[in-house]
Amino acid sequence: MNAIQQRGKFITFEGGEGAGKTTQIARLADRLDALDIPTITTREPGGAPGADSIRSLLVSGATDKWDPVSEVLLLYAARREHLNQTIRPALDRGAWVLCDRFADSTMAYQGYGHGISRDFIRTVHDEVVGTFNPDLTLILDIPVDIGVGRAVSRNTSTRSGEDRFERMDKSFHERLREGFLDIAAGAPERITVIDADSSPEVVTSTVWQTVSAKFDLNAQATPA
Ligand code: T5A
Repeated sequence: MNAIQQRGKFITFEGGEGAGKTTQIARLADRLDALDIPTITTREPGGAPGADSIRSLLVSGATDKWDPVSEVLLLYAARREHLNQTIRPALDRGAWVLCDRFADSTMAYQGYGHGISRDFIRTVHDEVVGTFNPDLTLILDIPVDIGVGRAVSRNTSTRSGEDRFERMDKSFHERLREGFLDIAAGAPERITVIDADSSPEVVTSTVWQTVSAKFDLNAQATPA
């Protein structure tokens, strides 16, 4: 990295199914682009060739096809590839990285949702990721029925087959929603919870207020 080149910012979006992360990441990327801030968008599981191969193992098939411990290990193998091949190099060259899900998803889905020991997940995390952390995490919070309903109708039209987690029972989704809120309560300096049960435009506005305040972007022109 050039000595005067500033490291980019790492912003993660989290939440249950159909919370609107993909929609909001695209809109935030457009706003940052308009400010001439170099930006990449990526997602987990995935975001690097090996990680994309692991993604295809995880997001399709029977809901019980993986032992939850195996699932954690697969997710962290994918995360390691993603970090080394995509996220760190982008940050080092000064790009901002907008990431659809990261480690909080593993704690929420596999920890709170599947009941895997949170200490085990923290241990794996510390070994694989170390002290690397997002600069900001936005948790899009939405009632389970609304989020899953959105995801199901979106998948029916465009992404059939990638619905293994959406098909898990409602109590699983309720546990992971509570999990995300609990994770947020434990890291208020990093995480902001955003009410995602509003129109896309209202959520976009809240996301922008949060990001621009956190990184002091209001001094620059705010795009319409
Ligand atoms: N997983 C992942 C784990 O279990 N552990 C982990 O550690 C990680 C990293 C990934 C799956 O993997 C699991 C969690 C996931 O189940 P995915 O297909 O990437 O699978 O699924 P999601 O990340 O959940 O992504 P989705 O695409 O389902 O949801 P999004 O991105 O939150 O929502 P989005 O923007 O695609 O919107 C869904 C639909 O709703 C509409 C959109 O147009 C779209 O049709 N929409 C709205 N409608 C009304 N009002 C709004 N405000 C709307 N915003 C969007």
